[in-house]
Amino acid sequence: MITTTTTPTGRGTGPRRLMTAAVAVVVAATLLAACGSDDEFEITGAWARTSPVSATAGAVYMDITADANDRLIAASVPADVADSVEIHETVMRGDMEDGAMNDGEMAMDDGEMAESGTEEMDAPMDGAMTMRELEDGLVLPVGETVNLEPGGYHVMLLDLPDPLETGDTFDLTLEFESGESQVVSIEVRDDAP
Ligand SMILES: [Cu+2]
Repeated sequence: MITTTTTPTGRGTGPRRLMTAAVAVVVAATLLAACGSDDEFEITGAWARTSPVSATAGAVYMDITADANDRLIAASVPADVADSVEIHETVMRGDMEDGAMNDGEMAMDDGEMAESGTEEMDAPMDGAMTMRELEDGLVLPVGETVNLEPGGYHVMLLDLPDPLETGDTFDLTLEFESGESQVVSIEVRDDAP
């Protein structure tokens, strides 16, 4: 895309030139933003589960439909909501790769943890639900609705300074492989909307 900027005439005063330059910068920035990836994401049913009193982690769920092949690679929330955020999947214990269970803290179902508040599962039995980080992100095939839901994919909130309380809302910023990002308003609820 070609952008042209007009040069102020010699009659312009100093402040006026500055103003013209400022306008040009704003216009250029707007064009740059518009020229980025055209990916759009339809995100519905976003919610986070209410924390039990002792929970130090939480999970966020939603449905995402991308209009181009993409990948959810990262997410973030304000520091007063959680220290860090990961993209997780819940799997059966038997599906885990060798060595993937070293992190005992991850050895639990997100929903179960959120409900019970327990972080104890040192020796999970085969068949137990557990979860792990999606190192390569969550694949979003074009036009396909990907469900993040209890017992499946979820956005994991780690090291909560305070429990998530019913009715709370916060902004979750999703980052995609395409370079796009999208802010989603999350409501804390007892159950899916
Ligand atoms: Cu998780």
